[in-house]
Amino acid sequence: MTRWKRAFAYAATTPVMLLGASAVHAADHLDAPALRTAGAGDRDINDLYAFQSPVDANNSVLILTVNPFAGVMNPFGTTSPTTFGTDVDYQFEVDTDGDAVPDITYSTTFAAPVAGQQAFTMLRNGTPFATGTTGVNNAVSTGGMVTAGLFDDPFFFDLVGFNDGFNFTGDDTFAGAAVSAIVLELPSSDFGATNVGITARTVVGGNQVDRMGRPAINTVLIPTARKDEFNMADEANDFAAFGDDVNAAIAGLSSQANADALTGVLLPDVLTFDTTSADGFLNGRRLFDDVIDAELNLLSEGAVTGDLVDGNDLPFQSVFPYLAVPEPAAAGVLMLGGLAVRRRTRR
Ligand SMILES: [Ca+2]
Ligand SMILES: [Ca+2]
Ligand SMILES: [Ca+2]
Ligand SMILES: [Ca+2]
Repeated sequence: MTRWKRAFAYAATTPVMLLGASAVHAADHLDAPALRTAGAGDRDINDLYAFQSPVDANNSVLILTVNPFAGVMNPFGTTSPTTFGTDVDYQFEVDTDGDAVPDITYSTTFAAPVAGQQAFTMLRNGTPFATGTTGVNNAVSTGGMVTAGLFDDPFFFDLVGFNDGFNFTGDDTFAGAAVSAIVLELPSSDFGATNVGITARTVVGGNQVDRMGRPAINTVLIPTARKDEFNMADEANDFAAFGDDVNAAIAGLSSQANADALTGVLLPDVLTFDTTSADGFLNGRRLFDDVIDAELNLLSEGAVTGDLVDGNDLPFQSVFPYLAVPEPAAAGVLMLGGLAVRRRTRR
């Protein structure tokens, strides 16, 4: 194992060992202590996507997922719900002028489930924008479509191999896992700008409890003691508040020169997106973008090129809502069982 791999493996696995559990926090699944408590999955943002619609180049698609390993007990001993919290405000935020302060907020709240479905309301900057129910596609009156519900987790990563000293086997640790997702497709003109910064956040009782822009920033680059603080902070202050932490983390994984070059790129934690481009990560993020490979390359200065998992376990849909339909929850149970078995047999 190279010096770099030892450093990265140590940084990645140490918090896990302290928790006495297998690591399942990536990209932003279970990323901070406050989100690992029972029932908190419905406010734990896993991933954020923003991409030009493959069906209509004039449209943008925004997707956020919550409820990591929905309905299945995770290695932290808690189980995520399979529904949206009625006390949670789920937000896509759009910065249209590059100051990392959001200018547009699409905010969604849900009613309690009735016969397996939840009614929801989406506001745009406080004004009614769309309504719908989970499990079906709902038209947005100003153009576009919105849905919410249970889907296959679109994130793919050999996290077991990562935690096993980079002995990647190509097994997708997230295969079979389900998440709750909100999918919004809308005319890109609604942003009023073509180069925008997207963030997702969850707010409970007026308090922000999770947020993310690019994948794995909090999980990989923020010290464990500050992960909750990071989730509750505003991205506009990221460089001042967390720049030293991120710089030190990257330097520990590669070199000081790489850290100095990347810190100002990765902070503030905003998913930058040119709506006129069909390109993917680092331009926004498409469902099939191999963001783990991209970030392993960046953070290792090319020493680690990938995890051998090149795509999702299930095919994405070519039309709205693009996500794959979920497998039965039992598949998730088997997956976690398999994780435990694999880890035992290696020792
Ligand atoms: Ca999270
Ligand atoms: Ca702004
Ligand atoms: Ca999947
Ligand atoms: Ca990969």
